[in-house]
Amino acid sequence: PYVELSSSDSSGMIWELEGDDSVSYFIKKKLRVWSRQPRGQWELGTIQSTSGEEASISLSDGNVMKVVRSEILPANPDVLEGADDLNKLCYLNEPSVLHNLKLRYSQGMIYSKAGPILIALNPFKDLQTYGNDSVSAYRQRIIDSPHVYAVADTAYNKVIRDEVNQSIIISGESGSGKTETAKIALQYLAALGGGGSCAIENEFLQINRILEAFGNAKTSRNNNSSRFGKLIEVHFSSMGKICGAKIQTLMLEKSRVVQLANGERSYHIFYQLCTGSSSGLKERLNLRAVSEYKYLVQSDCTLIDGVNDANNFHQLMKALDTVQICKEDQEMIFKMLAAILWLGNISFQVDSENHIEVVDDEAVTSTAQLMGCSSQELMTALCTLKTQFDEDTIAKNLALRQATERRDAIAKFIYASLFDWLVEQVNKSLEVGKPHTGKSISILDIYGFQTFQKNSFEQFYINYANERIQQHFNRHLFKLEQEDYELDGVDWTKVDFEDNEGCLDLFEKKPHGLFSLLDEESNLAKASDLTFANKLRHHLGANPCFKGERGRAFRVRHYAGEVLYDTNDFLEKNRDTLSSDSIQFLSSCNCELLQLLSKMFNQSQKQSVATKFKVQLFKLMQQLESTTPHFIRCIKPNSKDLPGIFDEGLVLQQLRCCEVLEVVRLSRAGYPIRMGHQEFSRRYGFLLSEANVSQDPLSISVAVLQKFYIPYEMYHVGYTKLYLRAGQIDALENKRKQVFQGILEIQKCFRGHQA
Ligand code: AOV
Ligand code: MG
Repeated sequence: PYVELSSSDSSGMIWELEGDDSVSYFIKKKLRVWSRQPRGQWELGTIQSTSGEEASISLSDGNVMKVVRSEILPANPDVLEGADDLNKLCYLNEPSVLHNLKLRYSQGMIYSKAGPILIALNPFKDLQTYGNDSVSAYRQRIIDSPHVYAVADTAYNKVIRDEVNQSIIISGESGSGKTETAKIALQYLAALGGGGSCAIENEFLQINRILEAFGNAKTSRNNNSSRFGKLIEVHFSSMGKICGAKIQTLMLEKSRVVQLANGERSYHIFYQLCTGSSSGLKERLNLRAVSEYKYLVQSDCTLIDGVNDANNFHQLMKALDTVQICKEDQEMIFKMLAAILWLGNISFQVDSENHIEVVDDEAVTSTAQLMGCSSQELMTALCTLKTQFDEDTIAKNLALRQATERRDAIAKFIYASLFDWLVEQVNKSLEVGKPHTGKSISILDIYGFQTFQKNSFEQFYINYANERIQQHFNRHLFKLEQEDYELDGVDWTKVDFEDNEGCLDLFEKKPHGLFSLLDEESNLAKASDLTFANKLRHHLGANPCFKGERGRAFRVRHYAGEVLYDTNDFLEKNRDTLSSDSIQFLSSCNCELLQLLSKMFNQSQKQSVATKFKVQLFKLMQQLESTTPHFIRCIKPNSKDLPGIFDEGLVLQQLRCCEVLEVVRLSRAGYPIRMGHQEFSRRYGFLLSEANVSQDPLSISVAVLQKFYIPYEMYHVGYTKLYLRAGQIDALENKRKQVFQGILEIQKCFRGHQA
């Protein structure tokens, strides 16, 4: 019952033989196989002889070794080496997939398809595969190898043709290339929708420059790590021209402004400002070198290899001009940044009566001057707590720790609201004024999944967001797909996949999910990080996605691996309190921007940080739900950020957690193309002869299929939809084009005659 190996049969079907049967076949025929080596890695070899459960395999290095049957997997025939779609592999096993990706990567081909998804391996070097020539090659279908351009092109065609909004959802761990990929996709859309002028392309470039200066930073995983999430929605006119765009952001990591892990940096803009500003600006802001600011030097890292902060500052100023932020506003932004830096240098001391007071030094005078208040007002705001008692206001001296926290809270608040304000300004410049038709393509790029030795509140909500996106991926690629088949009566063997609902539940369940318990504990005055950890253990101890640890720690089993969290500062960061005193103080300053920013505060402060984050994220996901998604999975091929290194273990772990093999299995067993009978008959019905036209859509669909000899096993006629296997629509589309071209020719002739 064995099938002879062939890459594909005449109809494009792929034979798949896996498991025991195929291994027996391989052994019998002495074919190429993968054999697992003592150290766990897989090596290619040829079976020489067999005895019982063992086979002798000759490896490529000439060695012969004995391997048991369970450690052997079939390898793909030579003709499939470096296939651009994993779908095309006869044998879909981990070593084959890895081998294929590795081979392509070594030849500079970083993109491959895995059925419906695009896999993008980070090259860590500049490639020749981008730019105008490449854009037009993809647009004209001269090239059809997998590429971000091809994904963007499909989305563009669909939004214009089908009138359904599209989204490009980019995921992958930190440093895998999401932000670069998002820029490449945006560049393609701008080139297509910009109508030949480079204005829009340039504007998008400048906007990204601004967002990255203020929202990206060097982390231990990525020198240009996004510390916020973003969804860019590009709007199109009915003619397919870009007529505006909108950026929505997901919470910026603001703790970075005041606290840095070793080897990491704060936001790029601070270093840019300190090194790149003109002497005039430096003087007006009383600006010093990076090394003089405590907020910036605490991590022993102020430079990034190969990055020129000063140059980037000049570029940034040009970018701010492009989005029409006037010089006065620019100066105001820089003033706020300088104020934040000086705030960080303010220190406290304890006086003879054990009261704390602000050390009245240059830091205080500079901050006060930049914020538009007196030194005295600033000092009072930093170390006293005012409470209203009936008619009287009672002022109480804060403890040292409270005063420090207050100082940092003010710095964080100014920065985070400045970021939001900036995004608002950028959005204003993007409203091009022309009414948009409601057609849009959204590109999602958030902070990637992260796991460090010690993980805090920031990793907690970032990893949760990634968990949500993973669920969106699962839902569209596995769940909806298979539900569709079932509902429509398609005969179907289910493909299993790792559902992450359990983990999401752990976060979201009420009243005993991580978020609810965190909010509950944050509301208790006497609570501490330890009582929070105890509470989690008590309520969630039995949850399979949760594991309590000793002391303040707990573990979560995420789709991408287990992460150990330390509850240290969780409650404080979740409360994120800015006292009403502080807000009053900020709004009393003689600074337009501060007054504006403190107004923004009132609208948002009722909820805890975790809840606010959840609401923002839900809004984004809801918006994505109404679009047709295109998924891009970025993969980080090594942890050294170097070109040319393909760490098999690291890649495999990432392929596993996004279930690439399962996606491919599903897509090749399935019918990736589906169209309602109505739609199908409207699009192709005219290719039939007159006699058929009066029939119902379903009969027309069937008649079209028969007329064009689509093989029986290539489609399934459902109750409501027609299901087609990959590639089956191409012939029909070609025919349709031919006929249309024919009609055009005839019309031309006809007009010629009339003239
Ligand atoms: P991320 O967005 O996925 O990380 P980035 O897009 O910032 O990752 O990529 C990290 C670095 O990899 C970039 O700064 C480039 O140096 C390099 N890189 C990525 N893609 C390409 C490409 N197509 N061509 C050349 N170099 C590339 V994070 O925001 O940390 O989750 O959270
Ligand atoms: Mg990024």
